[in-house]
Amino acid sequence: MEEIIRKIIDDTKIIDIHTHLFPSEHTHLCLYGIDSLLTYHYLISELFIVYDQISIDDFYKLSKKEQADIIWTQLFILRTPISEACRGVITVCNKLGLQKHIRNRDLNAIRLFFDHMTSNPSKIKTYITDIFKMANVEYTVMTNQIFNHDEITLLSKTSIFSNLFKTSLRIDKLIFDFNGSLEFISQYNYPKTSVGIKNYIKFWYNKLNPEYFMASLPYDFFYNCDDDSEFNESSMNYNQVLKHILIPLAIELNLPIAFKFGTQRGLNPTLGDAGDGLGNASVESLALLCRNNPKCKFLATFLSKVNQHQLCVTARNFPNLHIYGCWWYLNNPSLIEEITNMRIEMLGWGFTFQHSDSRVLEQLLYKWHHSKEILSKILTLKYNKIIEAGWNVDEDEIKRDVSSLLKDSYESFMKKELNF
Ligand code: FIX
Ligand code: ZN
Repeated sequence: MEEIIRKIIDDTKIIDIHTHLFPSEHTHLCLYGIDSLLTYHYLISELFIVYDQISIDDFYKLSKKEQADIIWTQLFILRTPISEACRGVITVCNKLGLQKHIRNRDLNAIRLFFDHMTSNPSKIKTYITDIFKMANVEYTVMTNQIFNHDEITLLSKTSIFSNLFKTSLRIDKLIFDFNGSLEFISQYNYPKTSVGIKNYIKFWYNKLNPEYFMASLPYDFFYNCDDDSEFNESSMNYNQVLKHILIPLAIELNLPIAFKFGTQRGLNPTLGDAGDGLGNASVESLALLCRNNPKCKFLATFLSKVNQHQLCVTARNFPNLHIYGCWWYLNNPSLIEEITNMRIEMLGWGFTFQHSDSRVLEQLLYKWHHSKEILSKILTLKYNKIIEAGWNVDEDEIKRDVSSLLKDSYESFMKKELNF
């Protein structure tokens, strides 16, 4: 049974519904190669648990290659790379046929391999396609920050994205810094009003054909649906922005809102991206959002393990809610296993198993490989149990079920009509 299931999982196409990957047209935002893999922010924070030779500030002043050298020495040579993020680098090298260099601990030979694969723009494009094929990812959803000058300059220049990269409208700034968002759009000649904001967002909606709006919310985010307080357009709080701008726009454009709950940004600000934490968030807020806005679709994931049971119960209650993945600090085998077991037991096939959150192209290889190992173990047990209970299953039924978790459940939710 395990072998059959593993093969079906490996052969099933995946949709990766949240990543920070970009096509090569996005130049410096399109990350690949061993130095980007080694300097992933997960590994930078792991480095500073054990390393005290230089300060964090001085580390960030080094070139990427110098940073990668330190991480390689500290986390791969002086210690066995046992953590999930370290093991990921090894899985990537293994999948790309670099076992010999790994055995020899030869970082320079590994570098030469990646340099060779990506030595000119046409090779980069082929390499990207090949990595997607190896990971069996049909497409990823990018995170497109429409309130970021650098990103929108690149977005403006790109007219067609390859089929591998779908778009999303990232709007954290709109929610948490409405005044700053007005300033931002005024630089593109939109008036500093809520109508101006709506028109600005509609411009990007029409240009990018996005999958959804998205934002990460801090653990202390509370949705207050009774907030009828007077507001001034230059100082709207996040509840007012949701009520008067985002949710009406999402309903008008029929665009789901994907929220990721539970960050604690800048827990250690000196670590930059590597210094974020998490907190228990308010699942009640998500339930209220779903209940008060039945015509608006929500995709949701929570960062804290503690929130997961309540999240499952909430997902059973609202047809306009779809939950997905084990995000960031939950993307570790022991936690994925526990959470996915619980979700299958409480939601059947009605959720999306994972998203990779990859920032570096080749992370698609390890994040999906590691998650699929766990899924295969879980499903083997679950199918054996249902067979024991008296139900028979054939391979086509297993293929259908696996495809729900990796792709179809998301696509059905996106197409679903909310008529009742
Ligand atoms: O907000 C997000 O999209 C997060 O995924 C990131 O901010 C975070 O840094 C990350 O990469 C987690 O995997
Ligand atoms: Zn992310």
